[in-house]
Amino acid sequence: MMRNFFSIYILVAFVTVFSLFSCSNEGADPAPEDQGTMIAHYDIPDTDFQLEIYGQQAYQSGYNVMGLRVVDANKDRVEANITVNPIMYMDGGHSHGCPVDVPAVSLPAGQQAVGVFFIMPSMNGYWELNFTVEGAGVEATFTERITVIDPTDWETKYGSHFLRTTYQEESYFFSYYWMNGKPAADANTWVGIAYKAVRIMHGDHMMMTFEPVKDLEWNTISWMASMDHGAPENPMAMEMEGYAGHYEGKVNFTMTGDWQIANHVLLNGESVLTSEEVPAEGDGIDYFSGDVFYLEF
Ligand SMILES: [Cu+2]
Repeated sequence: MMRNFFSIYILVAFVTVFSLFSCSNEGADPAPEDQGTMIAHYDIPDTDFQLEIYGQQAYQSGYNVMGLRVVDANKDRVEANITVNPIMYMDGGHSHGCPVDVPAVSLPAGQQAVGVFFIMPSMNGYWELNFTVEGAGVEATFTERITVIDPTDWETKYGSHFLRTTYQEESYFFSYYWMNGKPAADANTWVGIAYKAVRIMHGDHMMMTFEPVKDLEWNTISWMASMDHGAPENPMAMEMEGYAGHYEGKVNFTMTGDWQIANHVLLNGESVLTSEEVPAEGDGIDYFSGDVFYLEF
């Protein structure tokens, strides 16, 4: 009896998911020039299809908001479900993955949103992306070797940066992205992301997995170091419902130039980031102990 109920439940769930996908296929996708920046495209083995990856400028260390879609030989989108599994092979022989989730963004219709949080750039080893593509009669698995750059090397320095810290002998990773893709001299919404590495035994070897960090108090102050002033109103970033480890923050940039977002992140009332002191005025805080995301726009 239980088993029957279970099968019916699975069937209903499957039908619901399937019809959701079917519905999303209606209506034309935006023109190619309105799809955003394509950072990579790969031939899907044994098909005429290609997988397109949209993103900021390149694969970069820190959190990457990506839009994925599959197109046929005519560049028309085909309905497919895509998964990404990143692995880094370190020179020493050890390998590790990184957090993958779904970001809270609205991408052009037809793109599947994926958030990939590369915890280091391509140095002392290399990254691979393992893809599976299912749909339109295709079931493909393939692997691509990629280069993950350090975004501080860019000329345009508003890329996603990341902070790494050790707290109570565990590794924590912080990054962020701009809700509008880039910052402006205006009120901006950004999303901070926090994960920690969790080591588990898998057979006789240690494996690293990642868990979103919940219940943080994520305070920020925006600071223009070159002119020694801050910007008004620095509300605490708030945990986003339905997006574990994602925190929505606001920042008011009063001018363009070089800015820092100083982070003071507390877990159970204790600071998780402690390396740097950032002067701050207003908000009743004289000195702010935390780490900073640097940006320039
Ligand atoms: Cu690595």
